[in-house]
Formats: sequence, structure tokens, C-alpha cells
Amino acid sequence: MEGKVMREKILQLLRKEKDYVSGEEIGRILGISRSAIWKYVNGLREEGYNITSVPRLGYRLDDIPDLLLPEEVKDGLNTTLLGKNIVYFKEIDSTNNKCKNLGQMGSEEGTVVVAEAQKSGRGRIGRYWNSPSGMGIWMSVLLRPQISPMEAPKVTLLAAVAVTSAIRKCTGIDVGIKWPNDLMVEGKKVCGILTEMSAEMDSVNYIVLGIGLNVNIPLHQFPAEVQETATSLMEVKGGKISRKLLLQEIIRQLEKYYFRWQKEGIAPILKEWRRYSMVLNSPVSIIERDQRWEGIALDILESGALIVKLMDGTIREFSVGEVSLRPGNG
Ligand code: BT5
Repeated sequence: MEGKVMREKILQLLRKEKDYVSGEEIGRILGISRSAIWKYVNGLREEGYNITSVPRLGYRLDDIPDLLLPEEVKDGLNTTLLGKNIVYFKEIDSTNNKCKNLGQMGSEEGTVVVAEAQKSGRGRIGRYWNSPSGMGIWMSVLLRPQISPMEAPKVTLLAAVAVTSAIRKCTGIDVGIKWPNDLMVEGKKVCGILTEMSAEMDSVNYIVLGIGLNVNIPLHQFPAEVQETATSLMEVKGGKISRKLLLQEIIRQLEKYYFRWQKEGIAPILKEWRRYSMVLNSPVSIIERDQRWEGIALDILESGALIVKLMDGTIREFSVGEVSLRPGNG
């Protein structure tokens, strides 16, 4: 049997039996020697699994690591498309870059790329995304919807709703959506979404949906320039949150909203977006290239554009692009 398969089988045995499993029994079930078992157990320990071994009693799994290992994430996931294939890295430049390569190479729809850390995590228009190791969810999902490129911003809309639902469900934290691609808690950014695509004139080849979520980052570990504007779920909740359970729920919710979009269109999802939105009916200030606009956000359109009533009473539509939005009068 291949090493990786054997490693998984041993893990399965230990996981199933909450108590000690003797080396003899493992050896009998899997047909391997005691020294081979010892080698696999040590490998698992190096990955962060906490396994106690006692002579004569055998091995007991005490603690699984808070790592986003594919077999941990797949365990109990129950999705049919998203997360069937999970590609995992301890460290990578950017999960979006990797996911784009996979998209180019023809990887299957629903592939999820996850990394513990990103060296060059990206925001929009060349901005950076701080992605320290083991403290956040840095992920990208490969989608192949049959849509025109103009419809791509809808993926950001549905992702914002899906991730908001997942966070609320797992943590009870009152997170809201700030147009166009941020999730906020207590006025600070906890999550950013970066949707990128490869497209022809009238059809999309693939979409890479990138999500960066600050889960267990202590405030003092944020870079100085975002200390005032960023936060993590742990800071708000006052305790660590399981990244694995949260990632699973995010994948489930993404699948649910992705399927709903394909079946019912974006309108029902926009309804939820409006409910979670922190900008509708509030004063906003929008910076578009070197121009600044002040007004009240009125609504969001199916295209993802924001409708704003400006100070002079005119109504203007802002499309997702090189814009940033701040709470108004600021
Ligand atoms: C975003 O850009 O908010 C999209 C971020 C997407 C990150 C994910 S992680 C997985 C995937 N792989 C990638 O390489 N990217 C995606 P934008 O709206 O442009 O915001 C970027 C700005 O947010 C920066 O200029 C900083 O001011 C701020 N920032 C950087 N890191 C942050 C963090 N961890 N939390 C909150 N704010 C941050």
C-alpha cells in the first residue's frame, strides 16, 4: 500500500477508536510491521497530531492539529462539488495565483486551494493582503460558471453572503457586508474577497474566487498600517475559533449559494445581501480614481453596481472596479 494511503488508514483507526489501539491490532488490520507503524505515527506527530504511545497499550490520538489539512477538512464536509478536490500548502505566494494555474491546466470545478500562509497575498489593484501562518483562512475556489464576463461580479456578491452566513452560523458574530468586497465587524475589516477571471469576449473560462479571512490573528500582529482598520474574529469573540470548522462551513455555504444562483438567479441572493449590508441607507463617500463623491447609498443592482443619491440630489451608479468606499462625512 502506498505510504500516503497507509498514513490515512492509521489515522482513521486512531480517530475511530477514541482510546488506545495496540500496535499489534493496527499491524494485523493493515498488514504492516510495528516499526512501520512507529514510522507513520512519528510522521503524523511531525504534522502536528498529538499521539500518545504507551508500551503494551498502544497508540491514542489526543489532539488533531489546527491545520487545514485536506483530509481534516473533507471529514464530514458533505458537499457535492466544492471541496471534493482540496489542494493544500503550508506556504505559497498566493492561493489565487495557484488556483489560476490550476484553472489554466483544466482542473475540475470546485477545486479549493488553501494555504496556512501566503508570502504575497494580494488585494485588488496590486494591494497586498497580510496572511500570517496558521491564523487565518486564505483560500481560493475554482469555478466554471457558464456566464458572460459581465456577470462575474455576481460571484463576489454571492461569496459575501455565503461567508457572512458561515461566520454567523459558526461564531454568532454580527458580521456585515461593505460594498463591494469587504466583510466588517465593529467597523473593522475581517475579510476581503478577490474575484478574478479568465474570459473570452462573451464567455468565462474560469473564475478564481479568493477569500482572506482573519480568524485567530491577535491585534498586535497586524501590520502597523492596518492596525486601526483591521480585526480578527478571535479579537471580537475573545477566544480562538476552529479554522477547520469555519472553513468547512464556508465551503458548504459557498456551494449552497452557488447552486442557488444557477437555479434561481441572483435576485434571492441580493435580498440577503441587502439584509447584511452595512452601507445601504447610510451616508457614503466613494473614491473613484482621483474623484470623491458624497451621498447616501440607496441600493445594489444585479450587476453589482451601487446606486448612490449624491448631495446635489442626482442619482449615480458606481460599478465595481477601482473604487473604495468609506462611511460618509469622513
Ligand atoms: C481585498 O482587497 O480585500 C481582497 C483580499 C483577498 C485576499 C485573498 S487571501 C486568498 C486569496 N489569495 C490572494 O492572493 N488573495 C486572496 P482590497 O479591497 O484591495 O484590500 C486590500 C487592503 O486591505 C490593503 O491595502 C490593506 O490596507 C488592507 N489589508 C491587508 N491585509 C489585511 C488583512 N489581513 N485584514 C484586513 N485588512 C487588510
